[in-house]
Amino acid sequence: MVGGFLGAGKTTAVGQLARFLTKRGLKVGLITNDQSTGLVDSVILRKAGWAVEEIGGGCFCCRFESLSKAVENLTESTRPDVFVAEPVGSCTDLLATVSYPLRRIYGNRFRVAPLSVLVDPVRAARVLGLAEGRSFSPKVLYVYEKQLEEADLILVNKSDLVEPQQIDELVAELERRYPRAEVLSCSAKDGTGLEPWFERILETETGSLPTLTIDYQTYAEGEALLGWLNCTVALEADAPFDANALLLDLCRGIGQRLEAQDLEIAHLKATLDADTEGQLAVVSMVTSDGAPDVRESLLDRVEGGSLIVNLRAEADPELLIRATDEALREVLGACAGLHWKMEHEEHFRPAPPVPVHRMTVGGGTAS
Ligand SMILES: Nc1nc2c(ncn2[C@@H]2O[C@H](COP(=O)(O)OP(=O)(O)O)[C@@H](O)[C@H]2O)c(=O)[nH]1
Ligand SMILES: [Mg+2]
Repeated sequence: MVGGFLGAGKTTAVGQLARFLTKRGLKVGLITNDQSTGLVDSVILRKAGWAVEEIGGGCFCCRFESLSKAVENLTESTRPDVFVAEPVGSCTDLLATVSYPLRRIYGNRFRVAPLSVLVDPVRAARVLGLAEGRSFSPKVLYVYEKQLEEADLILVNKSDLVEPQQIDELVAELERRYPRAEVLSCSAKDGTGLEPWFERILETETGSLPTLTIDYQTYAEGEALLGWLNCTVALEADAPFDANALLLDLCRGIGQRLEAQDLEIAHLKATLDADTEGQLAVVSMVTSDGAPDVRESLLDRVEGGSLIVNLRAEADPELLIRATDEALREVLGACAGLHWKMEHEEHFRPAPPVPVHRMTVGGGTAS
């Protein structure tokens, strides 16, 4: 499982890991997960050619039977040697509710690799008090910190984004605070520093580290402070348009509206799939005050396609749909001859987590 908070780089790292394993001659099956359906991550990974099962409508721990079903489906279609699963970025207590139950069920056929938890260095420096900048409220940070507390491996990702000295400081602080984890640094984007992580995944196993002592009430309240929005819009244009620029404008438009209300984005992702072989436009933002990141672009103008927006922010979901709706009208309306239709839209706060299994090791209690 490749965990970590929203926007830390999990999907990017999963893609790199899948590539590495394939080069080693291993077959991979990927599992994505969300509280709702219509996931940008599934589109990105499928478009890259991987076998992907998406579990929507709840996290792995609460929909454990869907995780088993996804494993079965992938086994039927692909017979993977390795399954790589990306849990929802607002989930924690994954050792007790997913890793250890998986080991109990599949332990005779599979080895359960260490739980990796990725962090974004800019976000982590703010959360750990090493840098200034807007962060989240204490209950959201409770979830963030619990994720780190249970990690077998912590990966400080995006090492290309900040000075090496900042990475060193962050690694030292994480080692001090979370002594049971091994802390590594890498850039999932440019591939630097990933080999040691790959080796740990291939060669070691999740330990029998004590499971978390966790207050599920605070966890549920922290998760519910995050508003969630997924929407899919069908686009059709009279003349070819620049989808890369359109996604950038859309993300900027949503970001500016939330920033103006002092609301913090955890992750905003938008993608346009124009049914072009192996090509996709994808733009992402991981803070309200940061610049949008063009993670993939289309080479040519397109005449339509499927636009998906996934937004997670510490905000009332009503404000998220208002900001998204306004930005969509502004940006799509400015594109002459573009017709659009909202095909799927959901905005909500995640429901309290109710895990199917909870296997404790070393006395970690849930209250
Ligand atoms: N600069 C930089 N950006 C990265 C890196 N890894 C991921 N990102 C970007 O961070 C954003 C979130 O990445 P994603 O993989 O979707 O994160 P997830 O929400 O944890 O799955 C995207 O804009 C990525 O392009 C990295 O190593 N360096
Ligand atoms: Mg992801």
